[in-house]
Amino acid sequence: MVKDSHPLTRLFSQLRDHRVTIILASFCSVMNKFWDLAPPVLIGIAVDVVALREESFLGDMGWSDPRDQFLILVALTVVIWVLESLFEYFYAVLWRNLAQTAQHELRMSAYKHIQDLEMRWFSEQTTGGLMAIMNDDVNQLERFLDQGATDLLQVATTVIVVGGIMFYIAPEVAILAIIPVPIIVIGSFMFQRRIGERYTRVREEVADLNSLLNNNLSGITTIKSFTAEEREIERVRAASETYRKANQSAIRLSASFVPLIRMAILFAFTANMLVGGWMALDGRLSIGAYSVIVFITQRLLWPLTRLGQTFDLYQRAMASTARVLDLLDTDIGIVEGDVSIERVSGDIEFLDLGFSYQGREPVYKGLSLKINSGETLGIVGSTGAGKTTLMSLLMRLHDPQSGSVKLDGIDVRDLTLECLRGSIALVSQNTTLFPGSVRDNILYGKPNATEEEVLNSANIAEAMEFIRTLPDGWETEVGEDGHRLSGGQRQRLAIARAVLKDAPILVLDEATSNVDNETEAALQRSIEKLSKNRTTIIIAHRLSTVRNADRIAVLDSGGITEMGSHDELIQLSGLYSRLWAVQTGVA
Ligand code: M5T
Ligand code: MG
Repeated sequence: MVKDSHPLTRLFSQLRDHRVTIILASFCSVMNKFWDLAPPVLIGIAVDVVALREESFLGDMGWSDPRDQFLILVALTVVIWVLESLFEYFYAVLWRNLAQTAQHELRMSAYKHIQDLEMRWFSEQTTGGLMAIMNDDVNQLERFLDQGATDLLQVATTVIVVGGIMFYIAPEVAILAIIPVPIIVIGSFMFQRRIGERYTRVREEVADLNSLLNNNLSGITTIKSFTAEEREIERVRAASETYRKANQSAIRLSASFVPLIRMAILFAFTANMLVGGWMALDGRLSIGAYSVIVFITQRLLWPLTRLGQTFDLYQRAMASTARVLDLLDTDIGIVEGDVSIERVSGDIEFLDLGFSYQGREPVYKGLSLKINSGETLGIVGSTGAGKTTLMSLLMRLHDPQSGSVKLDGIDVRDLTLECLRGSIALVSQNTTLFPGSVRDNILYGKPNATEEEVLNSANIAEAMEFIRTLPDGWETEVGEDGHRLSGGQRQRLAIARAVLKDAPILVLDEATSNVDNETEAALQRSIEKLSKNRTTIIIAHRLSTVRNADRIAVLDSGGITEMGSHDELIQLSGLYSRLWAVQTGVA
């Protein structure tokens, strides 16, 4: 679907599987309105019976006794009310269910699509903004389908049916009553266009506010530690105030709408009363017909005053639709290949890499590095040198601008993401634990693991001891992002999770930075055992962590500057040996 076609068209094409429901629901909405407009006609006929008796309209149809005529009217009334109620029930059920289904489907496809988008895209978004799309915008659409669509259809039905009846009874009067309608409709549209801009601002402000709240709640420790509560209250106040102002400016405009419409309808109503009344006095219009006209003009008023709200709903729904569908249309930058390796042996090669984050200096200037299958490689380098980024390129969280990354000799761009990412177990520098128990979090690495496997990986990660001391042991809730655990405990759960994944490549990015020396030494021994038959990459600032690696690579100024075993690098008297001296206090 092209982005610049009308959101309504795009919405329909999104809902194409529900075509039949939409048609049925529309039919029921129209029929409900149609029968809803019948009572004024019944009133007219009743007046006609009382005034003209045998000569009445029904009398002309063959029922000469006025008492019979009323019986017929009662029968008609019952039928009409039953029909109206039935159609009301059906349109409500159909539209509302459609609204729920559409909401669910859109939210799911938005979420699925977001999950597939690459990291580069995420770095340009705010969580608050994305939440606003998946909640507010999707809900807005639900509200429109729930009520707005029926309203629009019923306004159109009202104008057509009322207009038709009037033209049938008294064309002169009908013209007067209908003249304001197009003016009102066009006016409403223009009005809503202007208010649409204000609503866009409202929405942007609420996204900003959400972002801020979200960030503050997750960063509450930082706020407290800097005793920044007052400052943060001010920031939230400012954002909330801007939001309120944006809303107020929208309210000012939208509140004037209904009174204006009412004035326009006043014209139609008084004209009808007057011109119709004169015609009735002159005997050119029957009393029955005059009653119909007066009552039915009333029927025009109500839906037209609602037109403002309806356009409002429509406008917001279209803005939301555009945002949701734009999101769905965002191209996924990382396109996966279709090669899948049967058994990954774990040979990794970075070849002449060039990569920079958007708008930033290049991280690498032609970096090349080969890691052999089964080898344990340590990577060290100053902070910001690009160690973590190298792992992101390996996992294709980003793609390099030049050069290539190969796994078992195959360019990672040719592999399926399942194969590539499935063969790497990563303990990242910023581990996320999910709300749930300790056990759930470890199981995240392999949901169908046996109890024995879980215990084994917790053992390797040196996590058994502290899990045992937790109040509910394995069932202890870790809280959002594991905030009820210590930094080192979180890290060990993350290691256990990665160990459980049992992938041919293990990447530990500052994975033991938060544990004490003794625990780290224990961890090292178990990781050493674990790394026997897999490629292991250990990134660390603490050099003792990588000391026993087969080879250590020093990453500096966009390339690998030193490479070798610990002893060889010490011999080299380069950056590594200087760092070692600093860290061991020899210098
Ligand atoms: C390498 C920059 C960062 C640094 C360089 C994640 C990220 C990083 N950078 C961006 O411009 N945008 C981003 O989204 O890239 O960063 P790194 O690879 O994370 O460095 P490191 O892992 O070697 O550092 P550290 O501190 O973890 O030891 O210039 O600003
Ligand atoms: Mg890093």
